[in-house]
Amino acid sequence: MKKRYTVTAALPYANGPIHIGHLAGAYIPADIYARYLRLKGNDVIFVCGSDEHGAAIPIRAKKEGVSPQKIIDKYHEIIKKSFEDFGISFDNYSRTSSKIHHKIASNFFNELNKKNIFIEKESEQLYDLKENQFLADRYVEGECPKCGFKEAYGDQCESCGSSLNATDLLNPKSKISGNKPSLKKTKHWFLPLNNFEDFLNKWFIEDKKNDWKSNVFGQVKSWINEGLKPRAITRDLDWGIPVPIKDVKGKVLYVWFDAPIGYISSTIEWAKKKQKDWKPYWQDPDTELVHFIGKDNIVFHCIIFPSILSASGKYILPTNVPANEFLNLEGQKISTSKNWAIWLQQYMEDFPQMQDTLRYVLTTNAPENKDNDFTWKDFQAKNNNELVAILGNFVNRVVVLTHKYYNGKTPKMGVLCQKDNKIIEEVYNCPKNIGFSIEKFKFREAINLVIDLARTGNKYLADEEPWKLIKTKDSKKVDTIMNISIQICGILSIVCEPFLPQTAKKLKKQFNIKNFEWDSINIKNPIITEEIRQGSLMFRKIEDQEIILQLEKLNDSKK
Ligand code: B3M
Ligand code: ZN
Repeated sequence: MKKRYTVTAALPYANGPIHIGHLAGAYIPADIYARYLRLKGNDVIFVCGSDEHGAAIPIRAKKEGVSPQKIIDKYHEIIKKSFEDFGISFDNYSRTSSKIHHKIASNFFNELNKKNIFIEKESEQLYDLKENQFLADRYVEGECPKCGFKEAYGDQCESCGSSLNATDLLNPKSKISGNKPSLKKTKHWFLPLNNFEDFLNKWFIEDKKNDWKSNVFGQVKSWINEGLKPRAITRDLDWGIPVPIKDVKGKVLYVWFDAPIGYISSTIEWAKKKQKDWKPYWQDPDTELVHFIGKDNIVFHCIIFPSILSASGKYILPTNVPANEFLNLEGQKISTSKNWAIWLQQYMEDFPQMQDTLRYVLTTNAPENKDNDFTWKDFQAKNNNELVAILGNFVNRVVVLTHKYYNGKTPKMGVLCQKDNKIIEEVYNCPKNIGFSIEKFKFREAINLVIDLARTGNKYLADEEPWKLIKTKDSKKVDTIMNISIQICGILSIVCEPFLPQTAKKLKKQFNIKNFEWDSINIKNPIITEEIRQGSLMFRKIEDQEIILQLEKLNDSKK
């Protein structure tokens, strides 16, 4: 049954370029999911945009000695380009500094404020006496009271994922002056999450969420069970969306209040461009809303944003939030400040045209249920032993043999023996099974099924040995073997699209495949009937020297 889906991927902070951890955590899984849903013929909107508010931006601006506006303009473009390079198929990539987003987020605040959802209260907040400034969120670092991690931010610990208040940190230090902060009274608007406990208990715990990923479900359940406290949703900062109340000066909306609303503004921006109605994507209860994020964003997407949405009363709530754990690099945590990362722009320079290889490795190795490690050796092995030796090799053999025996024309299938029937059955069930895995957010399992299909093809050719039969009188048999092999290539070109879009495009061109929907792959419907083009190899081998170079580069640039 066709459905409507709103798929979102976390809005990256426009305070730096993005690396493989970002891709693996949110963007590749989201893109696989969105592409698959589209191939199934669903009505899908896949939105994202740059997160351009919060303390992270002015902090970066200060470091680079430029204005915050310069920072967001620069990184918005860089990030957007990286997403394009890697084939992340957003329907809209917006930015939270846009006029439309400021308007939508301010309206949200006003609407909830009018409904008396918030509480206004004075509290003591951390203050840098030397800089005359409140230390919101990332302006302060200290020890996480939950796990002891030394560099936790004022709003969140990136190590254990806990959401914090700046005043919870042990031994806090100002990020600007390095001084120990003092306390100063200031007024803020709070979202009393304690008032949402009943709602969350019902929506999250009672309803159905045990079909969610266990890492997500367990974390959210334990937060709800621990009891929730009011969270400030405004800040004393001069960068962000001004609190939309007359006479309130120097205060902005908390970045985590406005950023998720960015998904809605991105949808509205898209709808305006396409002259469509955005409302069904956010307000029709039949729409499935799915947020793809990294584990450090779980609390915001599973507790705070749903509470805000439910308070407004008009919006649907997420059907699922398949958050990933973290990807490490060569056994160590990826770190921007230590420059321990593989930056996407750099990758593109070093491995031009090899986006799909990275997509492949990050998917087979995705941190779906636990943290996982990326190593350059594994990257090389997966490229050489799987993409080149299995997928590339199978397609190449089929193309070469078809040209050799039939001048590139697809032969007709002859009489089928039991063995042929068995393989046809197996092969044609494959898209269904891949689909099941994708629908369960098991992308590693799904991509392994794709490679298994190519493996099956290779084995079939090796077992049947058409190159021996062609020399005998049994040429009809060869027609059948080659036709089946060609159909396998056709199925591969469709089922690999969510994972390897560039490869799918090449395959479709080579095998003359028009747009084929996922569900129309069935045994009675041969995918390829036309002439097959000769083409260049789909994947290239990666040499040891290239990997040695990458490892040197990584270690040399570490700070
Ligand atoms: N910008 C945090 C992050 O990059 C944040 C995500 C916002 S999603 C609404 O980790
Ligand atoms: Zn912690």
